[in-house]
Amino acid sequence: ARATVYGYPRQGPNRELKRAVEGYWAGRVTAGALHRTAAEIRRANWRQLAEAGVHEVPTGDFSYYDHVLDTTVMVGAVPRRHRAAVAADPLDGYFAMARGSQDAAPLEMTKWFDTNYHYLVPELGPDTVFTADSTRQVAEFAEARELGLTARPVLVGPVTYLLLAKPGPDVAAGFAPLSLLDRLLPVYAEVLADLRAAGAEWVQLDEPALVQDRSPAELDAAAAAYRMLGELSDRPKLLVASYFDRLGEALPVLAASPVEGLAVDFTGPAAANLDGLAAIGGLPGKRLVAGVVDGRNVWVDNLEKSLATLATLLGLADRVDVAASCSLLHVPLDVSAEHGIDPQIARWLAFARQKTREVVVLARGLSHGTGAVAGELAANRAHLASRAASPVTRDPAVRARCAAVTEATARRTQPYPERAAAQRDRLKLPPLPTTTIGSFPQTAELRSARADLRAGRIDTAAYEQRIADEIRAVVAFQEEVGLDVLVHGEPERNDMVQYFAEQLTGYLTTQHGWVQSYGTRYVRPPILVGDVSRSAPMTVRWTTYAQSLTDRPVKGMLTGPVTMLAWSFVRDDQPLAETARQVALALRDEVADLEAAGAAVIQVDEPALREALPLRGADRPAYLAWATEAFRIATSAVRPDTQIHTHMCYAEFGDVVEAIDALDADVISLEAARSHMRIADELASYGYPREAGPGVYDIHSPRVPDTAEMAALLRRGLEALPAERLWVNPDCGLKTRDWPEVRASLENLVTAAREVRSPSARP
Ligand code: THG
Ligand code: ZN
Repeated sequence: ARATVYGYPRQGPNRELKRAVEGYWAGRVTAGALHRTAAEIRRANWRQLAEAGVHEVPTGDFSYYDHVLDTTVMVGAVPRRHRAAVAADPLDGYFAMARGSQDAAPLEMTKWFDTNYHYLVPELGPDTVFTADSTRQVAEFAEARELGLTARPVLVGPVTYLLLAKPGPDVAAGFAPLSLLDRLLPVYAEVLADLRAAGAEWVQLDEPALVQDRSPAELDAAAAAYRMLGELSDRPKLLVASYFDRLGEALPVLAASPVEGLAVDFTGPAAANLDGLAAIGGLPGKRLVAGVVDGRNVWVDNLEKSLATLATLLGLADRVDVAASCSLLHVPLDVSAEHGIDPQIARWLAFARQKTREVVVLARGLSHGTGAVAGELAANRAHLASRAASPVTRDPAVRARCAAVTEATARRTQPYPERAAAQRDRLKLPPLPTTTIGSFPQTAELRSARADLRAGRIDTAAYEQRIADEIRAVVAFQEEVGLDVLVHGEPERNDMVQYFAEQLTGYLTTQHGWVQSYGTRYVRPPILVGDVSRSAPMTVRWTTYAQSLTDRPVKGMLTGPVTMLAWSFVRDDQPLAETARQVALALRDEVADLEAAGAAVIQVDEPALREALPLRGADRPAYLAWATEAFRIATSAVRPDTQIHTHMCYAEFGDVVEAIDALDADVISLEAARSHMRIADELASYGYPREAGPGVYDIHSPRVPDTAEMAALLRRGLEALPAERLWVNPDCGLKTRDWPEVRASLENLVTAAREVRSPSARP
């Protein structure tokens, strides 16, 4: 058995790639210097893999921005509006597709399955003409070969590429990109031939879209695709990879196809692939790459358990190799870079570098027997035992409190109509009340104040003075603009999940644990390591300070339990539902403290509720049940006249509108400006009974919407929801925007609300 991985973090040990790419955009770094930095990172990654004992290193998984965008370039599917720029300068054209330019909007960005990574959505139509460009794949393969390594190019597979695509801007909505398969396959055939000519023995085609529920027609398309590619004469051996969940009905389809190998995930819900393989009689004559080490979480593997799985698999395929379950892109690079983590806890953790070693040990153990890796297994057993026995992971008080949760813990004392009446009496808001989502611009001065504090250039008192000044200015600004429900602006928070994780017991934060979120943007997901509790109030001080500056209501602002899980590395030693309940109870205490301190409006954001939805429909009801319960645990301890708000980003709510209802929040704000208020219609046709603020201002663009445009959106909203239940707000937080555009946009927003409020102006 041999060890391999499907992909490695691209940023470099100190995010050298981010600096080089952003430097190139700013004109500080030449294209040549950017290419050299990238090549050095690739070489260092390959060397690290090879030195750890990985036999076959991946190539082509690297990217300057996004590997799906790279695939778009490889198949020549550049949208018309970007073609001139790409022709003039391929690198600048590439970044223009990613980020937009003066002349052309960027490609849409969306979540890569249920991870926190975002890809750029291919735009296709009936007129799309594909042309093969294997330059990058061939060049990176050659680079690895020059180092004397065995390399396996990794490509996004043709079926997944089409299933991730959307109809382009001028294309009829009914167009199905998958209908282009016959046109796309010859392009893949050409790339495969080029890679074979370059010396590739194997090529990996990633088909994670096949772990989602797929229609018979889609499964037929996958079967046809791999029949066609399998029957090519001039090609390398093909390894079709799937990950993030079980293959289900796609497994027999791939097993029957004339490809030489399958890479299959055996972690989490994908463990069902083991029974699936046994049920179809295994993969006789094929290579099986077994993803037994969790590639998207940070815990050391249970090596003996994985070896047992691998031993079972030996009987089910011609040859079994060992891998992480998915690309290591989704975990940080190296635990040993963390100096702030207690060594007694660090030994429980495995980032990309450590996972690579685990995969190698497993391959050795599978080939030569457990005796050959006895030392590693003993150390692994000790790490696991230390975690299982550690008091850090278990807090009896938290467990007792969780066990005592009843249906009543997760229910408001009054139904919505009675709460709404009490809230109207207390808040005395006009119809179409105006508010914002919570954050205001995070200026360079704020960021440098935080950096100064970290570096010890200013003390805590000076930093807090700076935050207080900012809150004072933000409150004055909102009064001046004329908003009805104010916020403190969150100047004290960088990343909200990081901010709360730093204050909650049970969470671990990292210094260097960067994971790519999109392009050059990274997050440091905190690690849920033990039972969660709150040792002291987290937000009360700044919220009450803001409230002391104004007579208008100031919203308390919290991040909800589902998002606190979705944007963290979660425990693998207890059900997610249990962890969510613990976080929910900690937030419940914060909500209670905010209320006691006088907050009449408290917002608990759940931007990740939709994205954390399991990939398989069968798993969704259970998820939605614990997710909505956790939100209600966090928010239901308040009085009827305290108004609970929530907020969600992303436009596709169709599949979660029932769950939104089940949150029982008094008010929800949603992204809607780009979809022209379609969400308001969706809420109305569902019969959504409470208050909603479909955003009238798209904050993802620097454009300032004018009053007439926002008033028109509000009038559309009024066709779906009555004025008593319609709020007026932007789509999302304003932290990434500049002050001048925020001022202009919010002035227009308030004017639009006033105009539509006046009875004569209503339809
Ligand atoms: N927080 C976390 N996860 C997220 C988001 C978040 N996932 C989804 C979405 N929001 C991702 N969006 C972003 C937006 C900006 C940045 C990262 C993810 C960003 N990062 C800084 C960078 O790379 O320079 C670093 C920020 C920091 O210092 O922590 O700008 O909001 N958890
Ligand atoms: Zn948002």
